[in-house]
Amino acid sequence: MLSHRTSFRELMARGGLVRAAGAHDALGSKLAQQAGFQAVWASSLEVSASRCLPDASVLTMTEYLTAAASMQRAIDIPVVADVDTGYGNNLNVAHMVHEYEAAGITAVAMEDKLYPKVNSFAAASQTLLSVPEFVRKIETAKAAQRTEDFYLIARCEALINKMGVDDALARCNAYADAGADAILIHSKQRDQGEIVEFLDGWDGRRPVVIVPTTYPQWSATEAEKHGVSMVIYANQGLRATVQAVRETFRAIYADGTSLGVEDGIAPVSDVFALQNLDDWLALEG
Ligand code: SPV
Ligand code: MG
Repeated sequence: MLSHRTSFRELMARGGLVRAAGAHDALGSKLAQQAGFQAVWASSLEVSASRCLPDASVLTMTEYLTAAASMQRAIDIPVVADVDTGYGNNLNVAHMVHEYEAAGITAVAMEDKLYPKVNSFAAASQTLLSVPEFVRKIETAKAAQRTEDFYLIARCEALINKMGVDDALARCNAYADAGADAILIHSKQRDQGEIVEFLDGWDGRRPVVIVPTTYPQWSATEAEKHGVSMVIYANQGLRATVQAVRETFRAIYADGTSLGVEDGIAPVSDVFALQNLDDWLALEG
């Protein structure tokens, strides 16, 4: 059952667009791999939502790491862990890198918001760190890594905070100077306009990652043509689960039988396959 797991750095070195799907557990991660995605995003929104808690630095680093590590153990493609702000100050960042690396996570994305943070789509004001403060966190993370492979994506929230494309570009250039391996530029606009403007101003010195949750009409192919290296579908799996489970439970409860839903849900044999049940039973000899 053991096989070589591709590190995220190896994946990026291959070139071509990387597409990642968000998940919060091993099962979701495996479904992403089976669908053909090249990486899995261990989403802070998903991991916290799976506990019915807000994506607001409520869970601890250990809880996020436990989720990401169990996801990575189930799949051969790399997990990119959403590590929010790095869970505190520079000391927390160094500890985070040591722990994630030791757990076999080869890439993390750390954002320039102030700890404690709140999800980028929440109707709450966001506070960003100053550029020197976040630069120091990036330098700390890069100095803390023990393997060459470990990959740090610096995530910029300037567009989320309506600070404009020029500010976002200045920040991302500083983050690249500080040693970030890639840049994640986030936006919550309903179209890709400001992301395209950002990409037009970006000199390509580091790969750019996007999360097109609010501008889903912009296809992966179009994004790649504009110079995007990675697209993250951060929460569609979670949202699909919520809707499908809700509808199924309501129908079973209303009908007084599960007969009506049977054709629309996965057979138990499918669940057994996802569990690698045959491999496990073979251990019995
Ligand atoms: C996440 O999936 O947790 C993210 C992306 O960080 S977003 O929810 O858009 O902030
Ligand atoms: Mg997040």
